[in-house]
Amino acid sequence: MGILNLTPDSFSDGGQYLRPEAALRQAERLLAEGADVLDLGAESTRPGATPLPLDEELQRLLPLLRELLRWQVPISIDTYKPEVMQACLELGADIINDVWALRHPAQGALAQGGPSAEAVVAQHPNCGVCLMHMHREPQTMQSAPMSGDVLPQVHDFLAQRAQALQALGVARARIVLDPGIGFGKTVEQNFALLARQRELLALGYPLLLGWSRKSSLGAVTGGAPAAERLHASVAAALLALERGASVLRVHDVAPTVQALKVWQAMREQAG
Ligand code: HH2
Repeated sequence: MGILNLTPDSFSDGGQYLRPEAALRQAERLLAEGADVLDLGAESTRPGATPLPLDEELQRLLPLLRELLRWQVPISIDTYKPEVMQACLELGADIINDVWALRHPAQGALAQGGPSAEAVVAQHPNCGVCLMHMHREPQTMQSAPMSGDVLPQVHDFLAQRAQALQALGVARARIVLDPGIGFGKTVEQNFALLARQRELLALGYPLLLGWSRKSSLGAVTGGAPAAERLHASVAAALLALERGASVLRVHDVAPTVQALKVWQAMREQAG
């Protein structure tokens, strides 16, 4: 899954793809390098990010989405707002990727009696959905990260969210789960999630992992800034794959694909 951030303030590539021509060029590049899915996000989720008004989010997303849909490639939309989900799914987006796991207390739609994020996803029987674990919210998640053993907490949260969605009629096969690397967890907790990732596979859903350029990788590599975390990101992606990840959400597709090919070549000989 190649990341396309249509934002001025994303933690590692903010401002690079805000202009439509730049975004299209990057989409082309991600696909040429081997991405199977593009994940479009218009609001940064970095710690302390300012929430984006609904109309601005739509203005950033919809023109590009219209264009990309003509390319007939799977498109995921990284959003927590039901109105944005609805608009993008109606245009033909394939996947909703929600760092809030469809539980954000939406302002606009709900206040006006509109559908919840869960209802929007349930009403579109063909879309995939990624449910991610986040502790607290982007404004506060790193000021008071989780405490204790995170594995059972993340496991139980994801199980409960997946069950809630299925209770609304969403087929199990449409759901992917993500432990949410960096979302309200300490460096040690993020690496515990990697070390024990297989425990989450027991839930029986495919796992999506987003380690790309995350600050925990900087923390264990002598403080490398986000732009210099490529090798660390590829290493983490490979470790996540080895531990059963099905989808890797990455900024740098070509180096990741190259690493995956080495893993594949080894697997083919494993018997
Ligand atoms: N991480 C980010 C955003 N969305 N979605 C999922 N499912 N998993 C993740 O780990 C994840 C995500 C943060 O990365 P990025 O999009 O590069 O930055 P920003 O949120 O600052 O735009």
